[in-house]
Amino acid sequence: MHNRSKSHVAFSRALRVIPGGVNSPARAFGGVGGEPIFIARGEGPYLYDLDGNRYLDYVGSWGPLILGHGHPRVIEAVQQARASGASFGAPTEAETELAELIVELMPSIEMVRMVSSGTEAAMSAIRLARGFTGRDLIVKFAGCYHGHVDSLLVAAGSSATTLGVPSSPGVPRGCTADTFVLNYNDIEGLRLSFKHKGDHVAGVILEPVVGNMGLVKPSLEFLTELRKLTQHHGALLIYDEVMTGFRLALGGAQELFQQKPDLTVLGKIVGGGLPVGAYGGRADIMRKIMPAGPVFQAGTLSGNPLAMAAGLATLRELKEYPPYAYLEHLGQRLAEGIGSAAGKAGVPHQIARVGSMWTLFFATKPVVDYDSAKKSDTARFARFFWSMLERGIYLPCSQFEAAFISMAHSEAQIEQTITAVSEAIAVQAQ
Ligand code: HOZ
Repeated sequence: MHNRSKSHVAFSRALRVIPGGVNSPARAFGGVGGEPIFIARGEGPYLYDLDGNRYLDYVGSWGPLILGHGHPRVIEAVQQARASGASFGAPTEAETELAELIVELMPSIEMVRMVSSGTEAAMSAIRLARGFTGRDLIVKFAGCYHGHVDSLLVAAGSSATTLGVPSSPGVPRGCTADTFVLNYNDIEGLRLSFKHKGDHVAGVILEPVVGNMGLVKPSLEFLTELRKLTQHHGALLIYDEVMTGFRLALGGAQELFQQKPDLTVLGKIVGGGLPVGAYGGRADIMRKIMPAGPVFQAGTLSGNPLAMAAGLATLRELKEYPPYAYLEHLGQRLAEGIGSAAGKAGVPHQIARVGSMWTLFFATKPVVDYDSAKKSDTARFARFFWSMLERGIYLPCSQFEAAFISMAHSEAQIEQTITAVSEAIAVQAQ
């Protein structure tokens, strides 16, 4: 059993001054019980806690660290930028350089605006969709999570599911009155809703591959129908690629599934581990944003030089040395190994994976939407999580989050993970 006494002391101290002892509920271990571990440092594929325990990390800061912890190119870029100053609240060339790179890598994006988080990007994209179309109604899908934007905090995944809070006190009914929730992958439901309400829809927002109810894959037919219906009814299609952007392919899920949304919401990798979000898309829509147009959106730290440097270094590395074939290879082997371990142990499971994102659901039927995800055995997941942690593997602390493989993971570490899963699952089966 690992000694985590220093983490315990740090958590007790944090509880006195930080609500729940954490700055985001997703990291509180609420879905698995027990106390979070406090991190001292990260290095390559590893995390080290305050007590000196080492863990092979499959969270990667919830997605941004595709290059692993402390990648030398990213560190050097941030140090260089720091030498010139941390923030100016005035334009810098790095902002344009990052914007140019995003526009180059994601063909649906013609112009892009930087913000400081995925939440902020989603919130701004929704406002822009409404401002552009002159309509109010937004469609979202149950179990998709787009940050803690008031109007999108309905049937939300991620920690809003983990903690059993599908929406939240403090969100006035009026804020969600114009949010219409549909089921993911439900083509008939989509058609029916668009038949009745399509001409009132400002935008449809979705995770094109969902990470926030665990990993859920879209059907190509679902994505294609969504594009067709939104186009037909003059509604904007908004892809939330905060997790999938630059991860599933350089051009994100939209490249992988050959789709072209009107707007894309970005976060995580685009900031290389520093707080950055971005939203971009068709130039005619983006030109509605102030000061080019009338839709207001602003931020003192938007385009912050340190964050731009980290984002640029990360995207340049990904462009020059695309890791996607390697990540696919590791992902495939991991999923195969886990599937066979769980199969041998006779544990009901579904292994879901796209590229380097994956989830082991303890569910009897395939997980295709929020309802099927919620049928997972979360008590079994909690036991599995702790067994894995004891074996030095750090997984997302919830059944309803995706795990991430990074470039820093090796084949040997994937095999080590499969062995750990076999042992942890064997305990589960007893
Ligand atoms: N957005 C992350 C994935 N669901 C969770 C991270 C957080 O809320 O702290």
